[in-house]
Amino acid sequence: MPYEDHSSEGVRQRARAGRRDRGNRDRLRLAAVDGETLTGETAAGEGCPGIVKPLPPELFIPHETNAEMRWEAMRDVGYHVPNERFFVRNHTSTPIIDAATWHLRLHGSGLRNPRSFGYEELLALPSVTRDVAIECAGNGRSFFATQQDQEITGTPWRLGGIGVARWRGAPLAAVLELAGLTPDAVDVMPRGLDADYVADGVDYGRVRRPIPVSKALKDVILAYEMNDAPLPPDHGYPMRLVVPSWIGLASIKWVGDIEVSTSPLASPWNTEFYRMFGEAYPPGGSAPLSVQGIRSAFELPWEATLAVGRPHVLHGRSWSGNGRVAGVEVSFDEGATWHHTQLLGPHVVPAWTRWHITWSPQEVGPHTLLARATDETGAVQPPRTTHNEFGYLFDAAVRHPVKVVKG
Ligand SMILES: Nc1nc2c(c(=O)[nH]1)N[C@H]1C(S)=C(S)[C@@H](COP(=O)(O)O)O[C@H]1N2
Ligand SMILES: [Mo]
Repeated sequence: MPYEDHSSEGVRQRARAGRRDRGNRDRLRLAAVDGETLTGETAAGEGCPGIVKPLPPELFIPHETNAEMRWEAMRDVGYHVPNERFFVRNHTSTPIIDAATWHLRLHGSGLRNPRSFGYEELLALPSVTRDVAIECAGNGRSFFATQQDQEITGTPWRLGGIGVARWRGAPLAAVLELAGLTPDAVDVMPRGLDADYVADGVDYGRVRRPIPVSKALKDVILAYEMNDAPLPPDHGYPMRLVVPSWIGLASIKWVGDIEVSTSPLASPWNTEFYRMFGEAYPPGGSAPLSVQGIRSAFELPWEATLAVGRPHVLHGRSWSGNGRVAGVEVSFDEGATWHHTQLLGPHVVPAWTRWHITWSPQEVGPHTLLARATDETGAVQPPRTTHNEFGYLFDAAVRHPVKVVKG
């Protein structure tokens, strides 16, 4: 039965019960992610069902159907994350689609000329190419538990639920125009061709989520290339949306149809999931999440080992959905003092900024590294962030443990 046939209250109750059930399971998983147990053994033993590309344990941390990028693997890699290293977030599993028979169907009350496009037709349209980050709204989720001692449910990402790629495709605006977008259209809902998402006995249907027409016309890309190659199967082949600066969920993979409507559209992904629920939020949750927050990561292994008394150049990256990263500071003493890092390389708003700083640790033993970015709106990563049940948008400075040893 499609979601739309359920009463919204019933769905909310089931979603709450689901959140509770999932809670126990996810807390167990968090315990495993927290410590030294995160090794190649886990990767080889569990794998990630439904993901097509190889997931070598030195590049990825497996989380059920999802694969997290290891940040240390980005050391000495350029601005873009190579396709073989890009994180994968699958609600179900990667479908294998034949571009020759694939069509994108545009339909709904907001179009004068509903129609379908073939793969080659879309490739023949004028294209745009842009560096854009795709980041899961739950990136950093595990730190609600490990840093703030709070309960959350969902995939226990550290910070590797993000990647920046160079995407090429047709502007969604041009495709909507060809289908006769009406002036009173308000929402656009792309839908994936992967299987129905079923969780705790509830079938939520295919992954889909509305975006406002204003955003669709502004900068959304119907992408068919990732880093100068056709989209890999795991990243949406033959076609996906790329929605700059918005939570990764908006960038629907394996898109098969797009509904365009003159009245607001809904799906479980903007009513039950991807809203903030919890003490700090209204009973029905916050408004649906859209823009990504501000975050920083070191290109270092978790529990990296560094020799004492020697200078180490520490590298990292910072990003913010709200604007350019204006500066990044690092602390080696639990936040008592902060040091400016040197920003380097290309830097565009919906992607990330690279930085580095030199540190000569003077004492053997465990240390914590902290990095905090400030963006051009003045937003700065706080020491602690507000809790929400699903653990979305963790934006506090992450405590990165390192071991300083005799050289
Ligand atoms: N059809 C479909 N699109 C999807 C998803 C999915 O499971 N199915 N996952 C979404 C989520 S939650 C994220 S974070 C991004 C991840 O993109 P990636 O797997 O290419 O890194 O894809 C989004 N698009
Ligand atoms: Mo996501």
